[in-house]
Amino acid sequence: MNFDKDSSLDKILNALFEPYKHSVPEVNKISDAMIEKGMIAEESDIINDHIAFRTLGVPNLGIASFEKIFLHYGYKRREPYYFQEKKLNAFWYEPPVETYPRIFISELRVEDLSPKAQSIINKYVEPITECPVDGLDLDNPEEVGSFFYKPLWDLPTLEDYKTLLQESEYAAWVIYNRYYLNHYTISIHELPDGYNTLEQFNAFLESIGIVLNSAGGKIKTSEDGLLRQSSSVSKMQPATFSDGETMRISGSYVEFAERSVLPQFKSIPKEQISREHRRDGFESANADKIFESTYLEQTSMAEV
Ligand code: OOG
Ligand code: NI
Repeated sequence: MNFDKDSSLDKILNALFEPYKHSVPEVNKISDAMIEKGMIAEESDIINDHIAFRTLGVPNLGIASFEKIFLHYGYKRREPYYFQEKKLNAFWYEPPVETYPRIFISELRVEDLSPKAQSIINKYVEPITECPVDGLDLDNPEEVGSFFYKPLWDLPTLEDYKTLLQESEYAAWVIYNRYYLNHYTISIHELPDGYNTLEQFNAFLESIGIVLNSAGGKIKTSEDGLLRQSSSVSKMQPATFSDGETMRISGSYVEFAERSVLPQFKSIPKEQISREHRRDGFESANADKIFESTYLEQTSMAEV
């Protein structure tokens, strides 16, 4: 190998995290309060369960394009998910080493949208005639790191944004925010007693003024009961459109995940428990509700 995959992956993850931290005020607010409560000594003690991205399912973009970045770094594609109502596909990706976060990548099934919404999206992505990831030197972490925040298509007009918003809030989010990091996820089961259940951690979050996504209940629980998730709702932030118009739109958010020990490992002493002993992967029904962290019905809850 002619480069150090691990340190390059660290650089890429840092490049993703820095702008996200600056635009999502909840990130520092939560880590500062966790330090104050003695849950962690510093932000880097937080175990990141997974990160998530959104894409447009059109030729040269979508999951098939975006995943190449992380496959290059040794991530493995795992189970698919399908969200009929929201018109989305997704996969999760297992990291090369368990100290790295899992990745969740979804894409909009653009062909399932109305002709009008499709023609708006196609207008923006039409100039993209090659997979933009193919043009990257994937071994160069600086180049990859800046790719996520680089415009791949023109900013939308406010009118196009609003038309998309009416039909698919996901479509509107991606057409404006592109490959911005959608969320990172704090591993709750890794925290000290008193904070390591989602009930306790959610109570802490609400005590510091974090508004939680309530779609389907604040705690989303997998069918086997072993993966429980909650998330903040994204803040509405001022956005300037290509025609100079401005409007407040939803940005990114923070997620919280509690993964329980699998039944066959229940007898292992607590200090010997590691990631392989806990519930892995994702859960469609949980994810379906977590997507709504950027949807107006939820984001309007933080607007009081
Ligand atoms: C992803 C929502 C799903 C999870 O952990 O199930 C998800 C998104 O909002 O793009 O993050
Ligand atoms: Ni997530």
